[in-house]
Amino acid sequence: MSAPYNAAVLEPEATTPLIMALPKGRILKECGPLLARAGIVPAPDYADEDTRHMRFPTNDPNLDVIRVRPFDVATFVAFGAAQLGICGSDVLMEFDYPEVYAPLDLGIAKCRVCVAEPAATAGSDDPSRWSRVRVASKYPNIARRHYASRGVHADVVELNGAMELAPGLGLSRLIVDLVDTGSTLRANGLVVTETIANVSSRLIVNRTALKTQPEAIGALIARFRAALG
Ligand code: PRT
Ligand code: MG
Repeated sequence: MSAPYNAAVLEPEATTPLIMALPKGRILKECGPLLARAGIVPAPDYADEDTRHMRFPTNDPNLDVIRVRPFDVATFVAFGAAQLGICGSDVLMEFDYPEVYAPLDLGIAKCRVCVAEPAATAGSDDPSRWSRVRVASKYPNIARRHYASRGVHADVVELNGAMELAPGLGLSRLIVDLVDTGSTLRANGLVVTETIANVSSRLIVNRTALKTQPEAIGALIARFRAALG
């Protein structure tokens, strides 16, 4: 019986590649040209939405990419499972992980985190006079912080999609959600009443990894900075 392949024995010089977490979905598509300009070419099936693979080598033997849900990119990087990642600033605001450092605004996948309400009742009441409000959102922390800052307690009903249905069906008074063109809100009878933050995607890095591998990670940050310029 042949011995199992053991890279550590056969290739004592081999180092562990860095791992960059990339979000599947809309940001993945916008990432393509940026990765190319940074000189990072993932294995071809990385762009195949049907592949079962989640981890892909790149043209750089010291860098692999993993493809995860947009909300999970920050978590992989915060815990050091990936040393780098690309992530919406909405997700960074929601989790607020101290271990995540976001050195570069990549200027892609732009939108806004907004409060939206039914057009029929929007503006009929002064929110600073409320003591509590029921909010439907995928962003419970952003929503709670936003209302807490004006002394209002937000009871957040957490949803992962179709937030726009919540006010009309009596689930919540308003929603906190991402808005780009506003056409999804309009189609559901809602209007933006406040913008909480502008959103774009960021290059993120695990702070401990940056301290222990400053050269390799610093070189990758520099490649992305050059790709933006
Ligand atoms: O699939 P999974 O549930 O894991 O995630 P997801 O479906 O939320 O991921 P995906 O691929 O949509 O990517 C989400 C990330 O993309 C967010 O974290 C943002 O950083 C970024 N982004 C940029 C957006 C939008 N723009 C955006 N418009 N994410 C979502 N939207 C939604 C918005 O909520 C609305 O419902 O798109 C809809 C259309 O927007 P309008 O205003 O143009 O109609
Ligand atoms: Mg999705």
